[in-house]
Amino acid sequence: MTRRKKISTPTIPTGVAPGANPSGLNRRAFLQGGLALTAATTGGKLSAAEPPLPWLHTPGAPLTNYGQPSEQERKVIRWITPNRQVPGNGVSWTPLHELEGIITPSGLHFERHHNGVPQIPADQHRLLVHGLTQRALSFSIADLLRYPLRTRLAFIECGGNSNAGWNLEPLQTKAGYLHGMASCSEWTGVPLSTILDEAGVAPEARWLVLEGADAIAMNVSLPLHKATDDCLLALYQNGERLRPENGYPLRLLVPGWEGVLNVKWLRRIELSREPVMARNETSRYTELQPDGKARQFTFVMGVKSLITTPSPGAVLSRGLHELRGLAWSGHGRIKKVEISVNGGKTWTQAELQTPVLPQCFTRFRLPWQWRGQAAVLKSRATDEAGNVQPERTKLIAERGRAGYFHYNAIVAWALDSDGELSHVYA
Ligand SMILES: Nc1nc2c(c(=O)[nH]1)N[C@H]1C(S)=C(S)[C@@H](COP(=O)(O)O)O[C@H]1N2
Ligand SMILES: [Mo]
Repeated sequence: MTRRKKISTPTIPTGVAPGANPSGLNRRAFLQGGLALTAATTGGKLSAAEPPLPWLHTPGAPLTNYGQPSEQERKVIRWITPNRQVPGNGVSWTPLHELEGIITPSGLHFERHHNGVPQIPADQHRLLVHGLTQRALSFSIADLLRYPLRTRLAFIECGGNSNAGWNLEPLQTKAGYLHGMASCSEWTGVPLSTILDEAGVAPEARWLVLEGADAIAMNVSLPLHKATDDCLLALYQNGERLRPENGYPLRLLVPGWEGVLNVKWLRRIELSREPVMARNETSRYTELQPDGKARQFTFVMGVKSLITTPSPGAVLSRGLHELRGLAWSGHGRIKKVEISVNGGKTWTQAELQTPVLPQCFTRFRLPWQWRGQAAVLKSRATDEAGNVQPERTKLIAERGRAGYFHYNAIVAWALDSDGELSHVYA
């Protein structure tokens, strides 16, 4: 019987890869330095000593009906903003800094509720479609499941995401608790256009009034052109039925548009000539401008990106690292992401991880040789419509100081010579 051999840990190469630019950013660094990794693994000393590792000898745990993350990973959780007034009204944030890839695990999708999570038996739920239609229709979940389904990936982002960026001082917290009112899932459901065709939209209809079955009957208005374009009556999230907190048994997916339009526990769609002027499109999710007027119906979420690894809370060691992050835009696909390690003086294009899909998280990566100098890390995304993520100073110059929603400025992490990161305005 061959004993398992302990192999010495590979040492990450620290030499400067040929072709690296002066900032140490180099898309090919791992390709070139990777040789050192292989050499360390195969050429390193093999140790015959084996520490007592019980799982090598003792049978493991029994089967389970529904898998849970490893005990070691139970710290990867949504962070709930404390709210002492109304427990059901608030936000929990996706820990973007703990995650990889582009899919948010369903149990970590951010939550935004105005009056708690209703527990709805699917067989008692109905969707009513009425108003300016040829006929009023009522659908059960079973009815909806008989229509042709469509699947797509899409992020949902609250219009209030990243709003700490408007603060005078940079908030010191982890990346996900600043920018994690955004999550990305695979959604499956019935195209809203299918159901609108069934009802027959009257020619004078311009808007849909959407209403949820939560105890606040949250409602909001959606322009008809978006409803017939790419909206989905979502029943499944990441392959399984929706989670209660994300709208079980039925929610609307409005790709790329602000979170509030993605009405959860959807129970009523009324076709109308005018928007309903609900709370969430008048006193909320509108933006006061310097002249005292408010921007209203600012639906599309702007192009945004941030470096998630490393980010505040992490301590960086010297040597070669892969800078990793997320970019997304409500306007379509991400076209490019650039990274700066000197606060924006020079930029290097990062690699975009495929697939790069419209209105979807896009993962970017770029190797970086850190030699221990103080640095300011930034990422800047550009989308296929040509929108470029703005510097914070530019965003504030354009929008004034009374803004609260739709903050999408470039995010800066300062790295000190001890390898500690903090959130800065730079
Ligand atoms: N019925 C209902 N739908 C709702 C809400 C709500 O409170 N009630 N919150 C909205 C807001 S403001 C956002 S940002 C998204 C959040 O969706 P999530 O909780 O699945 O992340 O749901 C929207 N849909
Ligand atoms: Mo929201």
